[in-house]
Amino acid sequence: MRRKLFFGGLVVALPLALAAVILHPTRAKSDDTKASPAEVRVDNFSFGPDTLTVPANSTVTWVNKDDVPHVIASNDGLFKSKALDTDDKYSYTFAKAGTYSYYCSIHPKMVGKVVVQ
Ligand SMILES: [Cu+2]
Repeated sequence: MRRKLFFGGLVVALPLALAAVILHPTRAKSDDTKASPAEVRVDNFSFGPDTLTVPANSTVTWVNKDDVPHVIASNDGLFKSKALDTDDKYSYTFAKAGTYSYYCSIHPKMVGKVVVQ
């Protein structure tokens, strides 16, 4: 009787475990296709990630995590933030595909790129 219950439980549990394993990657994949907010952290005098790839019409938000001000300035003058203090944010929406290089106008050695696909 006990043994029967054990195997009965196994018969129910095994397909459920298999289903969880099989279904999980599918769910993860569909999550990836959702537009996620694109964020660049400005930290320790660098941009993270230094190259960010986003689909067209994405809004990219820079957040300053340093305790010194930074300015987000595009190389070709397309966009420029005000001086961002700690935890200040700046957003820009990239309508067209292309590679957009930017730097910090206070610390020009800080450089980054947004690749719009
Ligand atoms: Cu800076």
